[in-house]
Amino acid sequence: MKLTRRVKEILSWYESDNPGTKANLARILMSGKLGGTGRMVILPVDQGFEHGPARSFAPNPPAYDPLYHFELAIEAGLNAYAAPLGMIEAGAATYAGCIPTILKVNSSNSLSTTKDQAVTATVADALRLGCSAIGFTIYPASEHQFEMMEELRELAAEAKACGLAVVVWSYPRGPMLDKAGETALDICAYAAHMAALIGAHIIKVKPPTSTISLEAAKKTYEAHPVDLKDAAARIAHVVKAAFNGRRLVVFSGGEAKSSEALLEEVRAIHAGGGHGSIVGRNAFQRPKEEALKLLSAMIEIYRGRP
Ligand code: FBP
Repeated sequence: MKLTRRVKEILSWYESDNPGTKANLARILMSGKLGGTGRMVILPVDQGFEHGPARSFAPNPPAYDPLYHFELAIEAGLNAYAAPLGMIEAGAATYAGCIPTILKVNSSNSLSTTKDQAVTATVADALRLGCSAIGFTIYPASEHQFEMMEELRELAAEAKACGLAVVVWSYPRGPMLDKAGETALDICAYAAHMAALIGAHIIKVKPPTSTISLEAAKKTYEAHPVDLKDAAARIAHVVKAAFNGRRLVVFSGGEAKSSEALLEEVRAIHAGGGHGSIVGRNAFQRPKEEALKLLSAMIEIYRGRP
C-alpha cells in the first residue's frame, strides 16, 4: 500500500511514535472510501453498554447481532469500527483483516449514578484481536476525572509501547457543568486539548455549540472572539485547540436525527477542517439500506463533493 502525501504529512505530526503505531494509524487513514484523504468516518458501537440494548438496537433489530456492525462498516467503506471487547470478539475471526478495529477498553452504563467508566478490556486483548488502536473515554469535569486520566496515561503508554494507536473520547460532564456546558465551545475545545496533552492520536469530541460556559474563559473569548454563529468556525476552533490541527479530531453523531441535520453538521466539520465523524446511532439505528445511503452521503462531503 502506497501512502498518500496527506497521510505521510499526518503521520509526521506524531513525532514520538514507533513504526508500529504509525503503521496502525496509517491503516486507519488508508482504509475505506476515504482512504488517503486524511478524513475518516468511523462506526462506534458501544451504546449497548452506555445506554442499554433496547435503547440502542430496538429501533433496528438486526443491530442486536454483533456481526451486523462489522458488515455495515465494511459495506459502507468506513475507516474503522470501534466497539467493546464482546462485540469485537464476536466477529474477530470472520472479519479478521477486513477493516481496522478500535477496541474500546473502558465502558460506562446507565445503571450508575457516577460519571465514571470501568476498564473492561486490556491492551493484550487489543493485540490478540488484531486491533489497530485502543479507545478510551475520559469525562473531564467528573468527580472521577483524575483517576480516568491516570488510567488512560497507563493504558496509552502500554498501547504505544506495543505499536497500537490511542483514540480518546473526551466527553466533559460532571457537577460543575449543566447540559449546555457539556457541549459548549470552550469546553469542547478544552476537552480536545486535554486529550491531546494526554497523548491521544485521534480525539473524539461532540460538535460544539455556540455557548461559552466557563466563567473564567468568557473574557478571553470576548477579547479574541470566535464567530459563534458559524458551525464551521466553531469546529475550526476545536481543531486549533488540538495542537493547532496537529492531532486528528473527529466529531460524534449524537442521538438519531434527520439525515439532513446530520449532513449539515458534516458539512461544517468538513469546512472547519475537522478530520471526520464517528457516528453510531445515526448509522445503526436506521435500516441498513438507509444507513448505507447516509454514510455514503457523508463520505461524499468529506471527499469535497457536497
Ligand atoms: P453516537 O454517534 O451514537 O452518538 O456515538 C458516539 C458515542 O461516543 C458512542 O461511542 C457512545 O456510546 C455515545 O456516543 C455516548 O453518548 P453519551 O455519552 O452522550 O450518552
